[in-house]
Amino acid sequence: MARPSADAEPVIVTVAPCGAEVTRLQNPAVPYTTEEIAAAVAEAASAGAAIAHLHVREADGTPTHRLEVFAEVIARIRERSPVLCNVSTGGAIGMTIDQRMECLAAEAELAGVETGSLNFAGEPFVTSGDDARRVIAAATDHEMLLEAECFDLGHVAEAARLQEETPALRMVNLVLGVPGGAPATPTTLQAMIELVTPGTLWTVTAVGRHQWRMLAFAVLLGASGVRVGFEDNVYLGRGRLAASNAELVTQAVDLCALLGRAVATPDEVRERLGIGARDE
Ligand code: KMH
Ligand code: ZN
Repeated sequence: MARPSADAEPVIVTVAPCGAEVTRLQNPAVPYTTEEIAAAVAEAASAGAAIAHLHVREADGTPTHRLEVFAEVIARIRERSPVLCNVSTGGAIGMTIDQRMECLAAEAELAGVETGSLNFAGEPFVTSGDDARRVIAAATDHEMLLEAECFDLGHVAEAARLQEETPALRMVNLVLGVPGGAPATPTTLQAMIELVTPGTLWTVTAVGRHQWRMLAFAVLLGASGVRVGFEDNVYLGRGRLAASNAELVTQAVDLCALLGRAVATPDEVRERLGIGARDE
């Protein structure tokens, strides 16, 4: 059985504050600079987020892979908040795998690893088996734990195979609704959950207009976590733009409360992952 009982553990809320593709044309509150991203993450953490899934931008909003920008945003977050940092090695469409891996030297606690390829909203987004193993090896060298980013059913199966090779791959994020990936439907989510290795923390991301009902379904099914933030959806509901990432986190926390589940603190997540407390 891959999942804990529905009300067993507090829900881990991850905030994905800016992603790589969303812009201020979609929502003027999308943070771009390291200062803006760090402030958004800290505010989201105060609202209940325990993990921040991080992409970074140049000041004009262009997605960047530069290590110094990742290092700066993490340093700024750590000045403000105990939230765990999870750097994306998905990067942005068009980045090479070497560029996507630069962030692994930024001293985050966690890294994402793609466990397969897809046409991401029509664009090739390629991660070979060798690429995934390189990410895992480099992250392990940096003493990081990993979260598999699974955009389709086969990616979940591949994550399970990779877990047989590496104990550091401790979380899977089941992503629904990206055009070209798994559709945001209850049956799809249940099929993905069936493939999660027992004992793995599994979180659910759903993008766009199907987000909130799919997150509700995930919470009811006993998900270890859910993800919200401007990377996934800039709306609180139909036609209601969110004013901030924190507002999206607050809605996720309220959803969990409505469905009878508490949310996890960063310290609780550290304990569940076996990560020591952060030195101040
Ligand atoms: N920006 C997308 C092409 C991840 O962070 O792992 C990929 C992405 C996935 O956002
Ligand atoms: Zn991402």
